[in-house]
Amino acid sequence: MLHEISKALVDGDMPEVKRLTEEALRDGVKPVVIVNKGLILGMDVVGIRFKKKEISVPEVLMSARAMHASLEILKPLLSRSDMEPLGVIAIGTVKGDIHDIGKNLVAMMLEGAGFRVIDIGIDVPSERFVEIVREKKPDILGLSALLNVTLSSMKDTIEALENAGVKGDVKVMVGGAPVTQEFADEIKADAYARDAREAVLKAKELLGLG
Ligand code: B1M
Repeated sequence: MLHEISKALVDGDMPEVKRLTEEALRDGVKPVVIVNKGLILGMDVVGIRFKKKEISVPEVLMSARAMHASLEILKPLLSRSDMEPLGVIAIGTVKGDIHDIGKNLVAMMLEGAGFRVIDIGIDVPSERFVEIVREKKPDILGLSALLNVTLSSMKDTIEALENAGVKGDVKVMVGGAPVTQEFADEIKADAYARDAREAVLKAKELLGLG
């Protein structure tokens, strides 16, 4: 059953993922098991296939939407302890950049792994990131960038956090195709993640849960 959910997710078959999610619940499979052993394993395969160029963006999006539809069914059913968030992550795409497919995937995987995610959106100015840190007090701030030219916005955002005196209040994780570990170190980010799966691992590490 869990394998079928993973397969339908890889196929981007949203109605089938929803149907199988409901069937698994009727069969008594725990929601948290469906998330970890069905959805996340499926998204892992999607990530690997995308990396190998076996599938392209529209297919990734269909899988991501199927995952989201299943999560919508599961969220209210997760038990209280399962629902206790591991931590709060606010995530956005930096100023000048409107790419959000990767950010959304990262957000969904983090949510699936048990984090509460605040999606700040796209083209987010550094002042807005500072405001979010002050108001929502997330444990982690996630910055995504897909363009070489918007790497500077990522740097500006971390500088803005420093200038506002809130850099020490939050861990900053960065990612996106042009971002590297070297760049992350250079701009004093606390973590860099190559993909959505690694983002979950790094987020757990940042909060001492790894
Ligand atoms: Co744009 N685009 N695009 N684009 N686009 C790229 C990025 C580009 C590489 C295409 C190319 O030229 N080969 C190129 C950038 C070149 C560069 O600077 N390096 C480019 C360009 C130039 C542009 C425009 C400037 C084009 C133009 O108008 N002349 C323009 C920019 C607009 C702007 O942002 N101001 C533009 C516009 C668009 C669309 C609107 C058409 C569309 C975006 C739709 C959307 O996002 N809603 C689009 C798309 C789809 C792409 C490509 C084809 C796909 C990007 C994507 O979604 N990948 C892309 C080429 C490519 O990558 N093949 C391209 C799939 C996604 C799952 O991967 O986003 O890398 P990715 O996310 C990964 C990891 O990077 C990581 O995890 C994710 C999941 O594994 N990750 C994080 C991402 N964020 C993270 C955050 C983390 C951790 C990990 O922690 C917080």
